[in-house]
Amino acid sequence: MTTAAPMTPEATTDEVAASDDELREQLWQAAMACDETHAVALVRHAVGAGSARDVLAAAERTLLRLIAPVQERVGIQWAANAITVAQEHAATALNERCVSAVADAAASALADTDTPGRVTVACVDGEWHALPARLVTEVLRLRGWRVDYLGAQVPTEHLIAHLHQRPTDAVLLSSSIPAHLPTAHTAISTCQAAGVPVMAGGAAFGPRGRYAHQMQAAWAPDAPGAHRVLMQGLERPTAAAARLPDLDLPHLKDQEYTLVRQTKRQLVKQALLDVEAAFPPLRSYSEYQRERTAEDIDHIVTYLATAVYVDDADLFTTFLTWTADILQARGVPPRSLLPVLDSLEHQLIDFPRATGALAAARTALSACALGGTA
Ligand code: B12
Repeated sequence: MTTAAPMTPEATTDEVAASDDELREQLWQAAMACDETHAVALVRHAVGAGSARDVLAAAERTLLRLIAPVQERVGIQWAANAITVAQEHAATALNERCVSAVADAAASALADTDTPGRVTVACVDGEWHALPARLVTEVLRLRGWRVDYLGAQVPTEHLIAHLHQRPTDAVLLSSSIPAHLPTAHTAISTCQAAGVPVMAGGAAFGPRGRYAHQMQAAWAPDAPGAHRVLMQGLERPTAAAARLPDLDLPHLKDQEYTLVRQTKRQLVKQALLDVEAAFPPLRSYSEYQRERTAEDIDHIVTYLATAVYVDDADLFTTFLTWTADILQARGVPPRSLLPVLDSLEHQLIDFPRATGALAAARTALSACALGGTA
């Protein structure tokens, strides 16, 4: 059981920072030890007791400054190959339980008064990262909102069915993986066509919500930001909001996205053959290793298509340099990615936006990952 002082709004900035660091480290240690009992005791202690106002403020800080950073550290350690997938899963499960414990600890402090409104929080179809959406949900509840939380991977048609059953002031759509952006775009325009405003959020929507803005959705960087945007009021879309994707993204008229998506299977198959020819170690890979390589190439083509969808080469470059880091941390030389780029450039010679993204990624890869001995 921790002896750290609970975070209180009265503490000085330095005291708060020190106790935040200490509590985060303790929660991290509990997560690595799979010790849910200790973790729950820790976050309940952080929420503390006191006036309703203090409890609500401490609960929000516990969610955003204790649990969320520990969860981000899980991602960093996994990417660096410093913890296993099993440890990552266990830590996520523990953090989910901690979020529930915080909500329970603060429940009695919630006033039974007027609410600013009712919103629906859901993850885009295919999106498994539910914890960010859950954090947004709980912070909004702490701030008085009634929230229908629909969780991970909500198919758009079921989201719309829910909106018809339970009127809502806005849909808050969460996505962490940029590969889901085309699906997110459909969900955004479908909700708006049903007359419901949409706010998008999560890492998938890019720096400063670049892709949310392209798709005509409101955006906020985090849960407190979501509250601020909701309080300003979101305009209800009219029936005129029904539209095809190329109204928001006129470049889609060139069909590059559609053609890259449609030929994905062939692109992956040929790239695998080309990589095998150019990167001899692949020939001695086990069946399992070959399957993982095919999966990696599949992801690369998916991200390339997504970059073409939003017309942003940066999206692909970010993904490719991230992949290079992941491979390097697992002893696979990043230069093994070059033949994949060569193959795709060759296969997509007639697609200027795709080849532009491939060329930009190659330059970035050379600059950041190929300088060493890899
Ligand atoms: C836990 C986790 C998982 C769990 C998720 C379980 C769950 N119940 O959530 C599981 C194991 C399922 C998983 C799967 C995968 N994951 Co994962 N995962 C993570 C991890 C470690 C934590 C996610 C999280 O909870 N973050 C904590 C919250 C606080 O962060 P946040 O996203 O910034 O949320 C805040 C804001 O974005 C904002 N916000 C979020 N949503 C919304 C919505 C609205 C409307 C608003 C206004 C604001 C808002 O508010 C939040 C709170 O302030 C991240 C690492 C990371 N840094 O996030 C990787 C990470 C997101 N995963 C990653 C990957 C690659 C995957 C997989 C593809 C792995 C694989 N090969 O299978 C799959 C994809 C599954 C899928 N189809 O979605 C990569 C993504 C990289 C990339 N370039 O896209 C990351 C970044 C890991 C890494 N370090 O590289 N993952």
